[in-house]
Amino acid sequence: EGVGPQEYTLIKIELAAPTATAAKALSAFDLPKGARVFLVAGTLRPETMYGQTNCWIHPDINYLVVPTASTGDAAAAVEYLVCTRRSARNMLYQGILADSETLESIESPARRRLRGADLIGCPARAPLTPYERVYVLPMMTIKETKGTGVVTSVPSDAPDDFVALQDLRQKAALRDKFGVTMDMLLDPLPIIDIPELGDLAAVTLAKEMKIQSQNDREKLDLVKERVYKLGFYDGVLKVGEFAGSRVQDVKKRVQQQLVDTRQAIVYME
Ligand code: A2H
Repeated sequence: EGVGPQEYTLIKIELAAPTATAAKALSAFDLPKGARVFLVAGTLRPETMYGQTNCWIHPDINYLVVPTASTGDAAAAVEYLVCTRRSARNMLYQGILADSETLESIESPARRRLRGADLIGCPARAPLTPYERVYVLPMMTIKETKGTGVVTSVPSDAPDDFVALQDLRQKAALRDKFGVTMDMLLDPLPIIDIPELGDLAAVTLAKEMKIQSQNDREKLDLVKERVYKLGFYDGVLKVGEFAGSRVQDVKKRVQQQLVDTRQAIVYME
């Protein structure tokens, strides 16, 4: 963090059928008919997208809904991205947004926003994961000052994701507060084998270290560092078209493929 520019892959997670609350909130935006709405999740690990189980948002962040740049393909409906204001400003400078957007339109205090809480429980479609539907769920440790404020969840390889999922699984009061039900909490998927840790590295280490909640920052940072390093240097993909390849050899290729198929966007900050 804070050492020069960081490249993120923004994964496009399409809202499938909005809940009644989400539909009502979205209707205020007057989007054109047939508009597709994507939560865009910033990740450093595109090669783990085979293991996505849900999409995290922060319930108290007010997100923007911004149109993307025309692709020149007339048949393609305009696509809208849900992200923080800060990341929308960066996207504007990186040519990711439609020409109709300006610094003024993004900064305007009058600009309508979408509360994260209103999206919780929506089913969505994420690329590469075998789950046909993943759900939008609350994560309290999302920072508004990093990435897009949307995080995709890969609990097999991201300790933060696994622990946040466990919080929801174990705490009925937390689920009830946000209208989350057990069927929205999908199981971690074994996607990368790490010789030292097995194929559910984050799960194994989070359990070994007895991490109790998503606010157990110190332990989480230790485990995160370890899984990240081992995954990158020793990890081998178990699934998908690059099964059998080392993570470090195919990370860029998975990213490129997602970008080429318009399922992801490269973003810097
Ligand atoms: B990573 P760095 Cl499998 N708030 O993606 C909190 N966390 C955020 C965030 C935000 N606003 N924006 C992105 N992130 C998460 C996958 C992943 C990630 C795996 C393993 C490790 C990992 C699936 N979640 O990150 O501070 C996103 O989670 C550990 C480094 O910029 C993103 O990549 O280094 C990562 O943190 C970016 O964190």
